[in-house]
Amino acid sequence: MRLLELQNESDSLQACAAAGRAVADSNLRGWAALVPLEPVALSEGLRQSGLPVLEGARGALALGSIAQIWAAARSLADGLEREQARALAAELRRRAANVESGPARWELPRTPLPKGRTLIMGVVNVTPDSFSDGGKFLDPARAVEHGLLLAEQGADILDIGGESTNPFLSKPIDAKEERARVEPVIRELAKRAKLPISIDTSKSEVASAALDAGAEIVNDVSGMARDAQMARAAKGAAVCLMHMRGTPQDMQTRTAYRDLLGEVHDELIEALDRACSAGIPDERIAVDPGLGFAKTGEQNLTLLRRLRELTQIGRPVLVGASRKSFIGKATGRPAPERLFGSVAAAALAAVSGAAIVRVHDVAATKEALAVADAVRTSTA
Ligand code: PMM
Repeated sequence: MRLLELQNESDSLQACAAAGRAVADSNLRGWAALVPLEPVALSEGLRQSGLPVLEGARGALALGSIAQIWAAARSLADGLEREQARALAAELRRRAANVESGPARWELPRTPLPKGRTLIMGVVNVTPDSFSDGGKFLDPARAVEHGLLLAEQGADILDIGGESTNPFLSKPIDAKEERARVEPVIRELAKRAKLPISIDTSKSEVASAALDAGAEIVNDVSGMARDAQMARAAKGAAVCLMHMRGTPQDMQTRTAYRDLLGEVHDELIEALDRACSAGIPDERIAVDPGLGFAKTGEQNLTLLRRLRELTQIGRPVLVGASRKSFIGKATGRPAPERLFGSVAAAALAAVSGAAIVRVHDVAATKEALAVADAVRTSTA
């Protein structure tokens, strides 16, 4: 079961394909609940609640606004006779409520995050080969200085990474080298920046060492799929689970999706289950669609456009669009000149339901988010 936002013809056609409709309709707009055909009481109940319901070979699409879908699901969750149908209606109600209520909160183990606005995760790459700032902050003293600058500019979290994920340039490094890069930086920033520190790694050994050095978030671009020990290593921390396929070296050959939003959604739920079953509390988990990771430029744009759908998961959504190549493609700019495009993407993410944006340029993003958040929460 899943909620889909149908904004244009292509969304409408894809929703019909996901439901297995023999004849695709290009004119569906608004929201749709894609529900299983069995038990039939659910789709029948949604229809009786007044929602148009289109059946296909794989599922039924119940059309309406989020508020309408929520109201219908609420009455069915209380009223349906069969236990299984009631449970599905309750799940649909929960998903619709998650979308309607806006960004979920992220609970960190020690530091309370500010409420009521989109948060900024500032990037500190202690690498020689990251695509936009590789080599600038490889010296620990310069990395610390940069982290302190981002904190002063208004970052809410600092994300420290020691291994580049650049699909074209990066070389994998071992845990020893990665630790040597990040540990001194984390130790110093944890003392001086007065902000929660995140470690950007997919290796449990690096995550453990970073947590010991003072980090409280593990940002794993593999969604805890690469290192079987990761969930255990991150148990006392908050985590960001990012969607990707393959490794940074082969991910750009793995961009074939039948149903982009559906598959990213389902694979994020799998990552969430991995983390939860290892004992990481739900409220400490954020999810991330992984822009640029096993995605084409067009897929990145569509994920950003339909980002709100991912808020149905009920976890804060983190988005990293900053300086990525799809922004270069839209603006014609090389990585160091993608500031304006990156700031636009951060503002769009904020109005589409992102709870946190991961950016290189904190000062400019902060101002843009002040406007985006004011627009998002306006009531006149
Ligand atoms: N992107 C990069 C690295 N880490 N982590 C999360 N959660 N989301 C991202 O989009 C993300 C990430 C690559 O960008 P960089 O080389 O500029 O750090």
